[in-house]
Amino acid sequence: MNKRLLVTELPGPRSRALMERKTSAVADGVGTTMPVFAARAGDGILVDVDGNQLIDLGSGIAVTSVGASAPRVVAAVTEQVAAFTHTCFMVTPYDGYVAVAEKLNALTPGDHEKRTALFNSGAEAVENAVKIARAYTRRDAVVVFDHAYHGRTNLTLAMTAKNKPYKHTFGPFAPEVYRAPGSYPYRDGNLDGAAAAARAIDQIEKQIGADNLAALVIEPIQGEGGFIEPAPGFLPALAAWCRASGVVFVADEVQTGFARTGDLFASERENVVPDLIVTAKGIAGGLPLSAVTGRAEIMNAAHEGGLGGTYGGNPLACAAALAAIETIEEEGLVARAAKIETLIKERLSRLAAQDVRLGDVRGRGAMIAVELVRPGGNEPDPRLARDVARFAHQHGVIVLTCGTYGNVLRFLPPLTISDELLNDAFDVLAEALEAHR
Ligand code: PLZ
Repeated sequence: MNKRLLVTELPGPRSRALMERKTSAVADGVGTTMPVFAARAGDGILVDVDGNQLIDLGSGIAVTSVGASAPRVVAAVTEQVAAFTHTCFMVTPYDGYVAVAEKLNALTPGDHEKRTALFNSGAEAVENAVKIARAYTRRDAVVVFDHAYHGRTNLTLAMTAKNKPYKHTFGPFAPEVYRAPGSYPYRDGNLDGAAAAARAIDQIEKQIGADNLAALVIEPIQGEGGFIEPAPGFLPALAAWCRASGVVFVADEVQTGFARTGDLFASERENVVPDLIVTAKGIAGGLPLSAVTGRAEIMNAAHEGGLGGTYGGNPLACAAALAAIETIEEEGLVARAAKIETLIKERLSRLAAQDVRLGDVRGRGAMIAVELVRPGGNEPDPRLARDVARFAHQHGVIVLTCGTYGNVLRFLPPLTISDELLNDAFDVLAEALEAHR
C-alpha cells in the first residue's frame, strides 16, 4: 500500500452505492470534497472501498500529520480503550489529561509558567480562549482579521470571515467581534509587516478602543482563508501592541500547530510568544482533541468549574496525543516538514516559471499553496482551482482548495509521506494544469 493505484474509475461502484446511501441518510449541509469512501489510510495513501489507492495531500484537513494509522497512536489508543474509555475528567480525573497538559506547557512558545485546558474541537477551544481572555481582562471585545477562519459554532462563525459556505443563513452571530485588515503580501501591494500592523492597530484603536478589547485572535498563517503568510514583522508588532495595551494575544494554531509548518508551532518563526495558544487537529493523530495553553495567570482567571465539557480531554484522545507528540519527536517530523516544503516549492516554482496562472506559491513546511489567477493580472480563478482539483481527484490524488476567492490549491500531506508519493502527486497536478489550458 505504498503507491497510487487505480483499479476502477473514480468513484468506483462501491463508493457510488455508498454515496447514494449518504444522500438518503445524511443532511445535505454536510458536504464531501470527493465522492470516494475510505476503507484504510496511512503514510500518505488512502485505500478506498473499491481498492483504489489514492495519494493523500490533505491529511483530513491538516490532522493526520503523523499518518492516519501511526503505529504509536494505534498502540496507545488500543491499550487505553481496553483500560477505560471515559470517566469524565471533571468527575474522576486520569493521568493522560495531566500528561498532555504538561507536554503542551513545555512545548509551546515561552518559558513562563503555563496552564492548559483540553476540549474536543478547534472551534470549542477558540471559544474557550475567548472566555478565558474575557474573564482575565473583564473586557468584552474580540478582534479578528480579514480572511480569518476560526470555526463553525456561533461565536466562532462571528470570528470567521467568509460568508459562503460558512455563515450564510446561520446568523445572527455573537456580538462584540470586530474585524481588522491583515497582511496579504500578494494582494496588498507588498505592504510591509510593520505598515500592515500599524494599519490594523489604527483601526482597532479608532473603532474599538484598546480598553474595551479582551483578545486579539489570529492565525499565524491563515488556513481556510488561503494559506496567507503575513509579511515579516506583522505578527511581532501586533503581539507587542497587545502586551502594551493589556490585550490577550491569542494564536489560533489549530491548523499550523504540531510541526505542520516546519516549526513545532508557527509562532516560533518570528519568536512570537502568544499569551494563549489554541491547538487541535495535528495534536492527536486523528482523535478529536483541542487545547488552550497559556500564561498561568490568564488561564487561571476562569473560576473553578467555569471551564469544561463532558468529553474534553477524553482518555483515548489524550493517549493518542501523547503518542503523536512522541512520534513527532522520535521521527524528526519538524525537520521532515521543512524537507517537504523544499520539495513541493521546487515542483510548484518550476510550474510557475512557465505558467502565469500560478500567481503566488506560498506557505511553510507541509502547509503550501498556490494561488491561481487569470493570465495578465491577479484576478482570482476559482474555476481553474476546481477543475485542477477535480482532475487530481479522478486520477487518485486527494487535494483541497481554499481561500476567500476559492482559487487556492493547498497541500497538506502527512509528514510521514515519501518523496516518491509527493513527486507522483505533483506529476498528476502538472498534467491537470496542462489539461485545463
Ligand atoms: N481554527 C485555524 O483551521 C478548522 C475546517 C474545515 P474544528 N479548519 C478546518 C471546515 O470546513 O469545517 C479550524 C482552523 C483554525 C479553528 C478551526 C476549527 O476547528 O476542529 O473544525 O472546530
